[in-house]
Amino acid sequence: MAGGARGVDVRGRGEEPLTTLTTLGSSLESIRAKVEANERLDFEDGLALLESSDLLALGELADLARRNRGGTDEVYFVQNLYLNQTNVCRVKCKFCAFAVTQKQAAAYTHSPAELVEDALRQRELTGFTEIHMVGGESPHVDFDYYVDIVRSLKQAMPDVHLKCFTASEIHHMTVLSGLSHERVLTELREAGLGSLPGGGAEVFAERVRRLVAPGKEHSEIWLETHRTAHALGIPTHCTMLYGHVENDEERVDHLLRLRALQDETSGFLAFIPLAFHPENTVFEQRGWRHTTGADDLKLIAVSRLLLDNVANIKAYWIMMGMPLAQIALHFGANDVQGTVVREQIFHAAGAQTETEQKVGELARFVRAAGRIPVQRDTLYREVRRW
Ligand code: V47
Repeated sequence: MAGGARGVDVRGRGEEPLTTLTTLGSSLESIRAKVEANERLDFEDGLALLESSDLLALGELADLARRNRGGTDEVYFVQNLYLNQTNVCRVKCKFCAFAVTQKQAAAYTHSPAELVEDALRQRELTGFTEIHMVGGESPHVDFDYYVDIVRSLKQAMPDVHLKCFTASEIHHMTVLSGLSHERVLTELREAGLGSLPGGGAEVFAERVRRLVAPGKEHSEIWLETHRTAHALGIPTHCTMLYGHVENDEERVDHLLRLRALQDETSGFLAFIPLAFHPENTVFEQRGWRHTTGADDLKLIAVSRLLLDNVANIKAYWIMMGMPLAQIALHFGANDVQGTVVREQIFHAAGAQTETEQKVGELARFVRAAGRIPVQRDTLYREVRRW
């Protein structure tokens, strides 16, 4: 960006500016000044960013913010296996195409032994370092079932990080067992749990939750569960499911609530914006469509700009497709999630992406986007530089 002039500068390194593609509006002007000074953005800034249609300016600002906060050209990914212990769920979230009731033919609940056998078989094929496991809130299991799963997987694969169960599932375990969130998390950690994934957050605003996930725990419970995990030294991830009934104010509110918790605990490893996929959900019957690529890039950029205390923003390629994820790396994202063996939640809802991306192929995509591919473990320690 040339000194005082505002706009997207398209000069090459060491060259004079060729042209200015776009001119920033006054609110983006003041936001740019804050980003340059490494100042925190506020609610109004968040709204102005979401209301802007100057996509390239948003991407450039987000990339600037990422670099100003110490970001480099390194882009992370992890080799992981997705497991779902059960698809039986008592909650009828309107956005979900994955959950079934126990009586439906497609219902399954895997035993700990089946999950271990499956994971060991997959391990012969791929050298994953992480198991990412989530599932429905089944009323037909007890808390010991979850502890057994974690213990059995850890015993079978002591060197694999177990990133298991959303805060919603943890809350469900407290209902099943009568134990506190702290006790449930402590017992799971003792059995081998390493971290929590970020699902279940949806959108925190009461209005949205009532409309799309009326049977789900209150957002304060989701946040409190993560607060408790962080206090116990269990790192977690965080998400926002966007592109359904929420408005821009509710998106900003969600991001700022996550930021406030991160100020308190520093326990979030990464944020993942999740684009709503309507296929096979009640919203498909109402004619709802996918988010656009422009929405997805905007959400990546705004997340990076507002979440100034979360180091990693994931462009989840399974959700957005690899070509868009490559562009997202220039809009503030620094992680493409992983090799993802057998994802089911987004594919039940219409995702067309291949579910397994070989490590070398993932590295090639990252390099083709002009970034340096770094394979990481769950805790963002380098495993291999490609
Ligand atoms: O909690 C469900 C969302 C989440 C749909 O922590 C849907 O690293 C879009 O949390 N369209 C599960 N979204 C996935 C998840 C996740 C994914 C990748 C990485 C991490 C991480 C976490 O997916 C659910 C819900 O919020 N979801 N159905 C749907 N039709």
